Amino acid sequence: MMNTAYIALGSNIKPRDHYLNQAIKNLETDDVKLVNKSSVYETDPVGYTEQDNFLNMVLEIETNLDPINLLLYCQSVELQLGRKRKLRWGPRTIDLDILLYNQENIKTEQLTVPHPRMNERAFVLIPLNELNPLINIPLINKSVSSILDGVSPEEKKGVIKWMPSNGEGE
Ligand code: A4P
Ligand code: MG
Repeated sequence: MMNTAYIALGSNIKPRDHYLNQAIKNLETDDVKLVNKSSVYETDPVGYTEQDNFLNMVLEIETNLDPINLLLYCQSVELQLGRKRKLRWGPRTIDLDILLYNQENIKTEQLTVPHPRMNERAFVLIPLNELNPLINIPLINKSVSSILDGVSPEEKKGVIKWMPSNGEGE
């Protein structure tokens, strides 16, 4: 597998951990190999805040797919898990976003990499930092850990490690 990519997962429709696990299972194919996964975090909704809390995590993968085909594949996994696009930024069974693809800068109508909103989002930066604090973010040319240093404590407070034993019965 020639390329390394990082994928952000988010779910805020129950059972959230089921959707995360199922997405990981469905992502793995001959062309996508799971290298590492972060802890699962429970996170306050950002953007459209009148919705339930999310579970978020980040995966490191190796893949033979080029960026567009990786995006299409991620979208097919979203559909397999019953994702319905109603409200932008609204509730979803699963959202799969490509954060990084090698060190490439991609800007097309379909795909922007690095993900344009990742640098402000503690729910992405904290799990990514857990996997690889030193990884460089192209364009701004800073490490994840140094970007995370600039994120406000209030943002970080909204991102807490989640355990299945929290007793939600998910
Ligand atoms: N697209 C462009 N670049 C990318 C990329 N790098 N990865 C395009 C994936 N997709 C990319 O996405 C809309 C379009 O973005 C796609 O058609 C694709 O061509 P979508 O998944 O259909 O819609 P969305 O998820 O509503 O939009 P988006 O942009 O993924 O939303 P965000 O910005 O990711 O926000 N709060 C917490 N705590 N946790 C969350 O996970 N997520 C959102 C969604 C808001 N608030 C959240 C969370
Ligand atoms: Mg998305």
